[in-house]
Amino acid sequence: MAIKNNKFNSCYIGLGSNLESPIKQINKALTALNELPKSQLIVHSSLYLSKPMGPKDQNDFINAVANLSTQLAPIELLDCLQQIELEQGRELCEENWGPRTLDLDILLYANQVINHPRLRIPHYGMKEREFVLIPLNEIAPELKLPDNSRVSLYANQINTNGIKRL
Ligand code: ROI
Repeated sequence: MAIKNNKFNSCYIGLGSNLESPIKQINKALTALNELPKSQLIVHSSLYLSKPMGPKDQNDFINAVANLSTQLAPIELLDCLQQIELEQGRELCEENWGPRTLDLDILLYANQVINHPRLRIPHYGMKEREFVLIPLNEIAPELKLPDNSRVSLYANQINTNGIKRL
């Protein structure tokens, strides 16, 4: 019989939206995260208003970061997050770096490094994105990445690009 791993893992999820009432989208997604199976939402950051990274001819974004404790494996969690994105009206054909109703990214999963065709953890862009680092630093300044570097180190050095806490 296969041995089940029932361990809870602490993971961090980045949330972003710039379409269809972004504040409502983020709040609805936080509720959905709290209702995921085998998981508990521990804490989430404030909501932030950030300038779009990528094409500038799109609305500003609402961003936040959530800490989820979960027994879901990384790919199971990814499937659940993609389901939430679809339920909140995300179109599969959205242009890369274009506007979106809801984006849910797994930033960190326990202390794991994952290189899977569908999932790279730590999230490849997290160290360069103020809309990830600043909310993450609000809830977990002492957190270390798998390379043993501290979140606060990056967050305190990044250009804030005018990000505003709401
Ligand atoms: N820009 C900001 N500010 N916030 C995001 O969540 C975000 N997400 C994206 C792109 C289009 C890259 N730009 C973003 O996917």
